[in-house]
Amino acid sequence: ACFAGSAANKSIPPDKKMVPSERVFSLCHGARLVIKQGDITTEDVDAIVNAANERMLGGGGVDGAIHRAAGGELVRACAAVPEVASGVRCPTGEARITPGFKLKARHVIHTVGPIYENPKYSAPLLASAYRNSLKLALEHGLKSVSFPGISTGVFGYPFDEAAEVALTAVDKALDAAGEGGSVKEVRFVLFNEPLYKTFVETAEERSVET
Ligand code: AR6
Repeated sequence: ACFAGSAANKSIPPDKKMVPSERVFSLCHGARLVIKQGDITTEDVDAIVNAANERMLGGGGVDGAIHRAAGGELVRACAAVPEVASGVRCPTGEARITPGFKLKARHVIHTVGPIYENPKYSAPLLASAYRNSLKLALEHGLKSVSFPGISTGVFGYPFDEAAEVALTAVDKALDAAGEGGSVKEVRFVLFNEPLYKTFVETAEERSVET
């Protein structure tokens, strides 16, 4: 894995109390990692990732916000995704893609993170949700993908463990995709400030200053 990159904007804000709301790091093969505080539903990217549930018919949190912003066509597209078991369109750790409809984002990649139990059981499932989302993005030739903090809301994943798993999984997936991989920008768009800060600190620990 080659997360080793440079923190692209190390500048200290003029007012030290001000927390920069966006940070940029380098990933391998020339890809960029952007960590920002904000609302994922307004992202202008090839795909936003939805932290969905196995039924894939909407819910609360980021799932509800994405469905509201995309309009009713999104739930109809989700309903058309075949069930793999009764009531299950997307098993935990897997991902499915639909158009973005009224969103600025061209696609929505729906994935399902685990309900947190413990690191040993939950981390592989969370890593799989990130890996399979990026796999779909790569298969569709997408360049930019925005993720929320999957499982960090009602699914109860501790922020520090979630950030570690998320950044490691993205790093590995882009490394494996190689130079020819389509994905050139991965964005984490995090709604709440403690989660944003945790992702920035985790990325800083991994990045090599140049
Ligand atoms: N933009 C970015 N992040 C957001 C937004 C937004 N507009 N709104 C909330 N978040 P959650 P989960 C953050 O609970 O834990 C749903 O009902 C939020 O602060 O949405 O994976 C599904 O249908 C948190 O950090 O998803 C499932 O049943 C993160 O998004 C279940 O919740 C994820 O919180 C999935 O639980």
